Amino acid sequence: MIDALDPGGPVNSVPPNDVHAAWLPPEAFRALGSRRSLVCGEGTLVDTVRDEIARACVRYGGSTDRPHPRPDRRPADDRSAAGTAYDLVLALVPAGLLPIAAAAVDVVYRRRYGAGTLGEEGFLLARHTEVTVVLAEAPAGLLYGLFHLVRLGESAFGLTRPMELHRPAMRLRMLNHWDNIDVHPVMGQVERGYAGGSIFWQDGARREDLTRVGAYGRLLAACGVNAVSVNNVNVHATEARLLTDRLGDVAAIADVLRPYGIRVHLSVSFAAPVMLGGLSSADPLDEAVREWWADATKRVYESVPDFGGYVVKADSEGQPGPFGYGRSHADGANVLADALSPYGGVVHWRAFVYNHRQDWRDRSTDRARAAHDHFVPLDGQFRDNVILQVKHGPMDFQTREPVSPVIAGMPGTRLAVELQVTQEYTGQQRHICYLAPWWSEVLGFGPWGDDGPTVAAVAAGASVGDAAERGAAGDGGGLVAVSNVGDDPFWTGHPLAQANLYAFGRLAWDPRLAPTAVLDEWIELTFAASAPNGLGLVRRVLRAIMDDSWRTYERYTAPLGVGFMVHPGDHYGPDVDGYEYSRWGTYHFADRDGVGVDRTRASGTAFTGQFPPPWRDVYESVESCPDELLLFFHHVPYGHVLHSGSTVIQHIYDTHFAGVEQVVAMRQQWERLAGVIDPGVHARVRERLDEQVRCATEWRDQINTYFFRKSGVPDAHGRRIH
Ligand code: GCW
Repeated sequence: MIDALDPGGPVNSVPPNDVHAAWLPPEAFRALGSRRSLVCGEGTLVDTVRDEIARACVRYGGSTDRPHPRPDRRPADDRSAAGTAYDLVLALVPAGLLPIAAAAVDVVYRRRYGAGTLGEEGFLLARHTEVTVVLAEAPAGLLYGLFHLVRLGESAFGLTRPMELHRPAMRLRMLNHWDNIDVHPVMGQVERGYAGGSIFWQDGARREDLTRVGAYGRLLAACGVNAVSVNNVNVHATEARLLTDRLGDVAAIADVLRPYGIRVHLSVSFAAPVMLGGLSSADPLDEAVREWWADATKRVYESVPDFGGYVVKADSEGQPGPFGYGRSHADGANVLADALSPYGGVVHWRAFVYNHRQDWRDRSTDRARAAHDHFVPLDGQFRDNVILQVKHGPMDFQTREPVSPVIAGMPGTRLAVELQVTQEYTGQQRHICYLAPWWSEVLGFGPWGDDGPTVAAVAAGASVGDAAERGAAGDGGGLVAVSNVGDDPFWTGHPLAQANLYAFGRLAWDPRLAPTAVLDEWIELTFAASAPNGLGLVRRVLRAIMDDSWRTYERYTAPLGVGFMVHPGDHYGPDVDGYEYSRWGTYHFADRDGVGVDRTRASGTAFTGQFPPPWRDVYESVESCPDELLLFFHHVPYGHVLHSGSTVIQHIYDTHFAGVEQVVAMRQQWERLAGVIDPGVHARVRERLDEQVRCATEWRDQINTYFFRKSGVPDAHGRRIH
């Protein structure tokens, strides 16, 4: 727990005392707070920068100035009013008279990069004549520069530093909350939430006290997130009204997030004109419907002038949509886009559209194909302010999936890639599963092979024909993820799941960051206080536990990319046939001879044909298909030999035994931190590791037993199978 210091002032966004400080404990500001600094510039976000530094200075004895209001009285050198030299200058440029060091850095910046290069959110960091200088051309850049300094700590003030220019790869770095206002009878306050209640809503109303939301905004700004949608994409009756008579709630949340550069977005129901407006139809081509959206949107902007836009789940899992009126998803998205466009807002239109009432006997329908089948024919028909939000895999956030072929299929559409930080299918924040290595693989994947743009580049705005790498943000849709935060004192239920939230923001800012480097950043910040003498040990233990934890999770759960062997409904723990005869389109087809889904063009659903070369052929052939996706694309006999040299059945046994051993080792490693870190964190993680060992054992035994009974093939090593 933190010992928060609140000096008052306009920004009051430190978490309450009983809430964990996550990656911003006061100690993370030690280097900043003990320096003499000057902040030049005006505006809400610049005030936030000043307040952050002032708060740190109260604690660590530094000082912070603002330029003298009369330009002729400003110190032209790098000295504070008290006559001592500044250690740090953060300045918006061009901003009148700058101290010498900042002015010198500004000259180099202009010469080397050209004015305007930093843009809306970028910043430049340099060290000149023993002064650390951060320059930005817009207030948000200064804010991100501040948090970069926090990450660097003392090293920001080292003797020399080369000049660094930082700009986000993605313009939109957004979290979706699946939070309900009313407690849903099945899904609860937060759908797929594993961290308690919602920080926004409680029992049918907005929370009176939004301090926690402000503290959340601060954490998000510190890892680079700049947009949040505040309600579930499944929009129920009460939540629909956020668009109209409950708009005040949205405005109140926006007010609290604004000082951290975070825009608020809203999930809306496609049927809003009927549900809220009393119209007889929500047909997007009906003039009255268009007018209704235009009016409703105008009122939204009167309350929230910097409102980000709408998120829409339409014709998906029971949500209403344009299909109900015989219209296309482009018709549907464009009517909302037209309403938002005068104000600069965007529509995030989700591509997660599939038949959720499939007959399991029907082998002609393949859920993996659905998004591509529905959306690719519409490429080029969406307005410029429509962002098609595509789940990174073709199914649904399973532990291993190929990259969705939609990402390669719509060069004429702005695409956002959607990740799931909340661990619905990856252990529900009871299991340690550091997801950055996986996201990094997805973002670095080349849908057209190694020479074309990566998934990250597509999300940033590149399309086929562009080079593999892309520097700054283009006009792509960016990165979106489902948040894992709730009102739990540790924010994310499992304290180590905070690393996933942090890593999402960092990868959205720079997808090329190494997951291990991001983990190190998170460790240094988060454990700065609890382990002043033991940080090295904390780092070693956490790396040993977390670095490979996604692959460990993969080892003891569904094998070789097959997916959906989870318990239906809550999606926790094993139930191998739980979804086998259901309507959800999620089957593994295990029988006595083999397992897997034939998605080839030759004999299966032809899903492989949705990929461009080389992947359409790599996946098509059982010889070239990567082992980890084999059962996603092929139905193979248990004796099929993998590239690894093992048979499918022996691989299943081996990985499941190994996975549990690794979890047991994680549990042992964790004990090394007893007495080294905060006891509250230690106890919570220990309790969850006990559950992880139990659940992993259950996975191992059910999966191994199931496949032993199906195949009759014994384990080559004679280990115990039930
Ligand atoms: O993974 C599924 C979840 C649903 C969710 C849906 C979606 C919000 O099980 O709970 O609904 O995805 O992404 O819309």
